[in-house]
Amino acid sequence: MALKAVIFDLDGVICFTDEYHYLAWKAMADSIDVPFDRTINNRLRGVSRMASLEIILEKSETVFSDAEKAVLAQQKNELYKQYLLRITPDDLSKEVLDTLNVLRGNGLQLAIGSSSKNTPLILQQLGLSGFFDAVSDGNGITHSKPDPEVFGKAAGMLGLPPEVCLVVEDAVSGAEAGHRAGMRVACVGDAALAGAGDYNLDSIAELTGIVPGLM
Ligand code: B16
Ligand code: MG
Repeated sequence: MALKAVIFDLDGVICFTDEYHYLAWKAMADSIDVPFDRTINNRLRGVSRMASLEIILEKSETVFSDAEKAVLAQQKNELYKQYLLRITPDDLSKEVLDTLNVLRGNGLQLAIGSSSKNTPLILQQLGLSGFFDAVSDGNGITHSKPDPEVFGKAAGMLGLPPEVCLVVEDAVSGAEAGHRAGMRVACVGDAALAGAGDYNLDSIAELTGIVPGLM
């Protein structure tokens, strides 16, 4: 079916907050003497906050209660939010902004489908509050990627069936979520290297070459 909307993952596609996630999780892990490095951090891409904590605690000799885990996750998130305040509209790349504007100019609806509960803050920092036709994020879902819920909700907000939506993702779990939602998937970054998408791109700008043929 002819494409009508593109649903973008946020972290790793529209912006790059990996380093801030890493620094905040590292501080949390150091505080409980659990080893944590960038290799483990890479496993957290597209994964929800609590699932990320469980991955980090695989290396812990201490068993934490659910209440203690909630405190650890909050500790990480408070520090992460401090880092997010450093983001400015200058951190939105020209390539990303140009791509969004070209796709919208082609008549497509644009949405966000992100696991992050910090999506509103990140969009605000980037100067993108109110830019997207729909924002589906970690605040409105009960199951995180690879569950398709976040993308299904985005399509629902747009009033469109999944077959007319293209998901853009950087995480393999996100690509799986897009496919399970019944959508076509274009990948960049790690997910593209893994060949997880129907289209595996070197850069997001390549979307402007592919999308017109799908409409
Ligand atoms: P938060 P995405 C994901 O965002 C990140 O890739 C992942 O690393 C993070 O753990 C998750 O959001 C939850 O983020 O702690 O801010 O709710 O890639 O789905 O846009
Ligand atoms: Mg991502």
